[in-house]
Amino acid sequence: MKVSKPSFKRLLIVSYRLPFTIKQTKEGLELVQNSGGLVSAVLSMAERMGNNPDGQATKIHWVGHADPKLKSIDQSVFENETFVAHPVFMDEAVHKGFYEGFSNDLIWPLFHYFPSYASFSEPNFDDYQQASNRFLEELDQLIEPGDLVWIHDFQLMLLPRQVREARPDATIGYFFHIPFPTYEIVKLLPRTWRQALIEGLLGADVIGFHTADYVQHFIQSVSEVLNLPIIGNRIVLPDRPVVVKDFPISVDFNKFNSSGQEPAVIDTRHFYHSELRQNKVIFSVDRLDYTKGITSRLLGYERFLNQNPDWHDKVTFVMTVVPSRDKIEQYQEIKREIEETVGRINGLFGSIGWRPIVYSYASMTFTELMALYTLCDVALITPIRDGMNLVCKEFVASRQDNRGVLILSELAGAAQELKDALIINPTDTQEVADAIKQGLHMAPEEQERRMQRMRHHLQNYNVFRWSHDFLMAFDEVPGSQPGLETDLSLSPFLTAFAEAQQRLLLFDFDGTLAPIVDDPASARPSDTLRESLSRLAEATDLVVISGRNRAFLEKTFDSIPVHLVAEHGAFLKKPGQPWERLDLSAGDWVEPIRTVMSQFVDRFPGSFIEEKETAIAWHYRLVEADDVDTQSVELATQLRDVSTSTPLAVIQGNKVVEVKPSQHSKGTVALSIFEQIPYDFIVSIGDDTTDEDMFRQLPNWAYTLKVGSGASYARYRLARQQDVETLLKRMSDVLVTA
Ligand code: GDG
Repeated sequence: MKVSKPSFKRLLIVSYRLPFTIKQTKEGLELVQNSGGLVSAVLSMAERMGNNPDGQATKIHWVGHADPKLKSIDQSVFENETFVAHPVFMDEAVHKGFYEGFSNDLIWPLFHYFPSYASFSEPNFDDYQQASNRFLEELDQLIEPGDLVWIHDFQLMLLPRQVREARPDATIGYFFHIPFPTYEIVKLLPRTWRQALIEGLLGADVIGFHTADYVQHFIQSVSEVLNLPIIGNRIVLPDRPVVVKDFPISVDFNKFNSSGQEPAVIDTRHFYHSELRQNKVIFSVDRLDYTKGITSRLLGYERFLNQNPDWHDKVTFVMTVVPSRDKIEQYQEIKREIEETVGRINGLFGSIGWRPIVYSYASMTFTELMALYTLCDVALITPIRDGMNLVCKEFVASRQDNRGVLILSELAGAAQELKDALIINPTDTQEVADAIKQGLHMAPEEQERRMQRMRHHLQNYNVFRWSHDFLMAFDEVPGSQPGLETDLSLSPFLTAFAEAQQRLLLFDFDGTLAPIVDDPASARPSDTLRESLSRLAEATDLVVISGRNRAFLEKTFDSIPVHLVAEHGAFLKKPGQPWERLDLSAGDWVEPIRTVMSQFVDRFPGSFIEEKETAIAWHYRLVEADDVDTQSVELATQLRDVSTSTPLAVIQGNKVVEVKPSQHSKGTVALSIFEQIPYDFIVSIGDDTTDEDMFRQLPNWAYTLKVGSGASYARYRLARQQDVETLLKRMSDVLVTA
């Protein structure tokens, strides 16, 4: 893996839990870090970030919640050679509402698609906000210029925005460890909460998820809640972009690969092997949780035993459930259900010498875990929903012998990567039973083939690669083309433009050449843009195609030699020539349309009718009534039902409903201009629904660009109107230097 050096001074990690324990030694109290994957990843990041100016390794700062009992301990205890821990203390009642309440009782079930387990409580949301304030207070004393603040997981979704507000120049990363669900689930959250959570996350510069699906879901929520433009993997806020990307978390491959050979692991493995009477072994380990699909897994195993009596007495399922949240009633309930099912299956199939399931409700030492990973024949990992699932990756990394079969739920993030597992749906007990049978019968060569491919993948995509890729994503901020938010590759575009012989540029006006303003009469292109247009006009055919009337366009572009197209293609004026009328319809359709529109003017004070020469529009941008948008759809429906002898088009624009004859459009006029001359370079830019006609009519090699968000036929996108200005400036500069 090529390792580049990121340019951060210090690393500040923020997570709900501090990954440390305070141990009593002879010298006194000592801070000891846990050995989890995140800690290893962070350590390797710090190594890559290098030393501070006096040659010493920079310590990593870690901010996380701590038990109020630790409050009396001297601050110096919270520091060792590598880490400085910053405990966040909070009132116990606030902690309960924040952690047990909002985080574990609402976001956890909801985001794992268990809405019926979700409890919506306003006081809990208040506590969630207050807890976030406490994290901010701690961080705020800490942040220095040049730091990278990396915030983790669903307990701290509000924090990135709070940090951004307190420190506008901070560099902030955020990683989401659980699934980000489809908007239909997010929509179950009250409007104000969902908005606060989405805006909270967008305080970061880089937001990471495990899979491309979660990224898409997040982007979908951002579009629904905030309607922001999205360019490739960047969400464009008015003042800065946010990179959103998938970074599948992984494991320390070498550690798991080698630990199987440690003497203690070998001894434990031998011990288990004889205890299990050398039976074939199926293994699973999970925290007690309804997302883990433990009961369905047991039912799958039961079905397998039912259908395969020849396997009785020859296989043992070692199932470890690690205690978790068991003071909560729901968790007690699933524990009871699991234990009843285990008892029933063992009772049904077991014999004096054979227990089909060896169940324990306890946590294991690392040695025990490694012994079982390296001993088992089948790892049965069947969550109903899991952000990633590290257990399956640890199992694969442990199998230096290239043996063993992984059965993996398609609903775990890891299934997107470990395609050589036997992928099952965890609720389909027949599929689980079949996979167990297939796994137990799998020939060693096939096991080896599948294992090798999965191990190769994990060797490359280990946890260090994960943190490295995350760090490198900050190089994509603010974008490879400063000041211009687009997915168009600028350099080949500008070269093609410079080399072309016959160039045609077609622009919409409002929202494209001029910003959208409250008073339409005052909309005007900036001086920079006018200058770019004047320079471009010397070597290109420029066309402004707008819904505006003739007089407005003529006045606005008085000194620039452009083709003007008014009223959506009803009139055309070539430079230095009089206007031509392209609309041939009789005007008798207007009266019945006006009648319907007038009723809406009466209903919505502040709205008005604009009569053009060939079109009529109802404007409502100044109306405050909440339901006006919905009612504008109703108006459009009514207008479509009016019967006239002229075929009409009803257009819903930005705060306007407009009716015009359908025989001409921006598309028909774009086509007629394009067909007159053999152009070899065409650019067309617009932001409105009517511009889609233009995009559709042009040949597929034309550069069509949509400004802003929303579905489009355009091939490329520009985030904001100001990006049109920047693009035209770059194009006009190319002509000057060409
Ligand atoms: C989140 C997401 C995502 C478990 N029991 C014992 C034990 N473990 C270790 C495993 C593994 C870890 O705990 C569990 O990892 P998961 O990935 O399954 O789940 P979480 O960490 O709870 O949760 C998850 C993850 O974040 C990372 O982003 O994959 O989807 O829910 O490392 O080995 N370790 C020992 N004894 C045990 O009894 N020693």
